Amino acid sequence: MSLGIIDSYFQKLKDNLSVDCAIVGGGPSGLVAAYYLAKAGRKVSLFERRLAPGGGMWGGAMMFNQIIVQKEALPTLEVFNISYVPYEKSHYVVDSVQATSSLIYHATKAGVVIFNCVSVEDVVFQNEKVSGIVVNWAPVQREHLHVDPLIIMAKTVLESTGHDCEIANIVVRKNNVKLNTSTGEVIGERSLSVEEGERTTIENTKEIYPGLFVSGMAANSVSGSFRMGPIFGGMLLSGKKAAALIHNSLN
Ligand code: 48F
Repeated sequence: MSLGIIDSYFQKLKDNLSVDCAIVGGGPSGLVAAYYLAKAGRKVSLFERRLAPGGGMWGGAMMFNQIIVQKEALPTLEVFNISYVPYEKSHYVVDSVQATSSLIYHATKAGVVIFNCVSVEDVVFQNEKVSGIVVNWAPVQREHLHVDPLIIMAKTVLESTGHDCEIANIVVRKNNVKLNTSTGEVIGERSLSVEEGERTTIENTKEIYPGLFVSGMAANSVSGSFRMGPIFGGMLLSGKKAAALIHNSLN
């Protein structure tokens, strides 16, 4: 039994030491991006610090496990076989547990390899380009153990880490570079504005530095836009857009 687990895990790790896209964070935008990239034939692995991928989608709003999705994102819900019920004009309610588990299920079935309990603590920075990620066990990071990390080489990296946009912050702080934002810096998240936040999540999904793309709430945090609360259409569409941008850049 142990040999089966160890051999197959190490095989999976070895197979993913070099990938087309390394996705940092398994929230909704990262999972959707991963799914579409894998469907397009790209080699994608996703690194999630927590035990369960899914990010902020499981908990609905204040742990009432329902979320809102707008009409524009219904085709994406259908791709993932997620049920929805009309709520008010152009808005639908969705069971957040079904939504989150469906994203994870379909992503892995499409060929995405998920490494959970793994934190991304830095990037590989070569020739003025983000060329990979630096990973360690999440408990090692949490306990501040002095243990060196491992490296995953990636043609592209997608930051989908949510509100804190950790990777963009690290890239700027450590390398003294300018990002593709209005100030060249990580501007930081603004307070809540639902419609504006949703719209700009998609707008701000882009390549922010050669080799480094950003999606979901991290996209708004990097570019200085609004949070939006428990409405998820923008996250799904941001993931889809990120996949298309990355797929094109890999061509
Ligand atoms: O925050 P999160 O759910 O990402 P998202 O796709 O979605 C945002 C919404 O959930 C919500 C919202 C909706 O209106 O505003 O907040 O932008 O998930 C981010 C995931 O990234 C993981 C983190 O544990 C979470 O599951 N994560 C963050 N930093 C790292 C990381 C890291 N350095 N390494 C690995 N995982």
